[in-house]
Amino acid sequence: MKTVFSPRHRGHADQLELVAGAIVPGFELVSRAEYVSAQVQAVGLGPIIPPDEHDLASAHRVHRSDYLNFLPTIWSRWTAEGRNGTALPFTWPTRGLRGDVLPEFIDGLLGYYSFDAGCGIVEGSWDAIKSSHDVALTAAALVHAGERAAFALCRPPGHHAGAGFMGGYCYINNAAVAAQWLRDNGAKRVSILDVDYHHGNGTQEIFYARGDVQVINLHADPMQEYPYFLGHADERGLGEGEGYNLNYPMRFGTDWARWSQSLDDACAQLADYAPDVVVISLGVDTFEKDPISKFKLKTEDFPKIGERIARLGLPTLFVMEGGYAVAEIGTNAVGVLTGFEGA
Ligand code: SP5
Ligand code: ZN
Repeated sequence: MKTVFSPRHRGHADQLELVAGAIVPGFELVSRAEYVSAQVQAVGLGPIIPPDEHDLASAHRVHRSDYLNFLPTIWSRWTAEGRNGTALPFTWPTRGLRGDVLPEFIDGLLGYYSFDAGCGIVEGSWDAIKSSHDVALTAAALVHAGERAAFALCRPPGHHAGAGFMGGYCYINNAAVAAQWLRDNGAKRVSILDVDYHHGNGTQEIFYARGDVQVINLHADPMQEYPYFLGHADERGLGEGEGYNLNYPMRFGTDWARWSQSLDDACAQLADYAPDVVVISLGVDTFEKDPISKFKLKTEDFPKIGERIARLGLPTLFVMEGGYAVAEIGTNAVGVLTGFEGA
């Protein structure tokens, strides 16, 4: 399969984040995407092509326009205050505070448009965010044009970004934008299967009241793990979306035997929905050695994920999400893709 990849992700570098009481170098490193790209070449998965420029029309259909318009302005607003380093929020409009009035000052705006301090912005961030969006849409267009599958090697990732906020290293929800683009270009139904360790809260929120995009998440139980405030099994969709959101929360320590039961069930539900195309939010932070995660999948398990997805027999768009064991991220992510192709 073809991989779409942009070197412009490299401008999103050296961003800091708040973890366990300290401001530390972010886990979401430039080298992540470089290792995945190198492994795509090493195994000869197929050609690596650059993205085409895409406008933000589909993005505006899944995100709030005021949020999308704010993103490119963050760095200049930050530096206008004489600041450098990483733009980060520290105040959020939680229960009891006003969520309906937009502050003017950059610190207030950052808090208004985020749900955590995991989304630092540096000088090159917006260009990288836009390139990641373009990567997803270029790969979606390949699948739309008849390719069996394509790999969007997105960085930064997207699945925590909601309609109106960033969080969890995610700014534009690449998988959601791609799903919307596929809907707008002829697909009647789209399924998003999110196998990242963390619940894809942004994707869930965006499609929660819609029946035309099924969203299935396999993830660490929010009772124990980030993002904590979404991802429970009783969240099944709303209105026309009722029954089209499925969550499979799993406890710390989950291994392949347990995780693959959820995958099998999820795939059966997905097949019943009979979508025209499936989008995989491909995180490999379920890996046993992931530095921020507590599942126990082994390198040999990742090709089995790809094999199971291939058995659905559907046009498939893989969109890169998380995975922070940098040395193994290439082997694990590309392992899913070679497993898919070998099935
Ligand atoms: C796309 C994606 O995978 N985003 C993940 C965002 C996770 N943010 C919370 C990180 C918390 C790390 N705490 C573990 C400390 C390990 N020493
Ligand atoms: Zn994750």
